[in-house]
Amino acid sequence: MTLLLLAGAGAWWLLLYALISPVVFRLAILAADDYGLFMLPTLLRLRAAMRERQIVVYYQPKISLRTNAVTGVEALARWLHPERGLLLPAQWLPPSDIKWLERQFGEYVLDAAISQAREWERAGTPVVVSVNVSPWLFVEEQLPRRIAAALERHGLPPSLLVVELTEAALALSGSGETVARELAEIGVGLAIDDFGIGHSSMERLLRLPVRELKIDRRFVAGLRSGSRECAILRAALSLREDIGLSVVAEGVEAPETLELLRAAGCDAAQGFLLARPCPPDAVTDRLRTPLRLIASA
Ligand code: G
Ligand code: MN
Repeated sequence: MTLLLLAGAGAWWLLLYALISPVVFRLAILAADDYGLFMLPTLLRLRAAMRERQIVVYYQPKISLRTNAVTGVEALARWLHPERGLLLPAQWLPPSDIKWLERQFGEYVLDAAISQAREWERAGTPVVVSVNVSPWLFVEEQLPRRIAAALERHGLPPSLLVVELTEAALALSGSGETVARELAEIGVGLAIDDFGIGHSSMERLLRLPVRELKIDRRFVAGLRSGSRECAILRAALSLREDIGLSVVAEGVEAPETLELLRAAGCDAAQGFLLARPCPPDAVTDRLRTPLRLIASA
């Protein structure tokens, strides 16, 4: 019946896949559910794209609001598609229910980021690299062991790696806390990404070895003095006082926002106004140049 429906919808090629392999058919249904049929060929090509190194990792600097120095970089995957050009992850990221693909992709990015961090360290411009880890991969018990192995393979000191995790992931299950602790034991940092939109209780956050809180860009965009967004920023900054973590504002696009963050005492900022995600060489140049004042107009 489903086959007939899909065929009726004009997806004759999907019917063909279904006939070829039940595994591919299952994949097709998952992809069709979440992302629309157009995603399927893309997902099937993602694996090959990783093998062919078309998936590349760009890096977006975070800038200290006190010294204007680069305090770290966030690794962000991009697909340099031979026909379609530069593609952002939203256009092809594997749905979380295709776990094998998500795991493969997660490890690919982690490995690339660790290798690049080691290169910067070797070149005498060490910089902390943050990697986004999906909630589902984070709660896997083997994650700390896998990260430790990758660090050792590349010879990178753990202090140069930070794992970024959304609030939602910590709310997922108890094992998230264990993983967080194990990562801290190895010496890898933990950052809470998209802070302010999730459901984490403060109590839970305070129990975790969190090194950095990243305020979600939707909040940052709405920052005006006296706004609800400002109250969230202040709450994050007060946490900093208590447990010594650093507060980073994400998605800073307007000079007024930057000034407001600076005045509020926020530690660092990231966003298109300061630096776009760019290939490693462009970051290397920025790491080499002496501190530059950020234009505030
Ligand atoms: O959720 P997370 O912080 O990991 O999201 C990172 C994404 O945000 C990247 O894809 C990056 O390109 C995007 N990004 C970075 N800076 C900005 C910004 O100033 N504005 C917007 N709209 N997106 C940004
Ligand atoms: Mn992030």
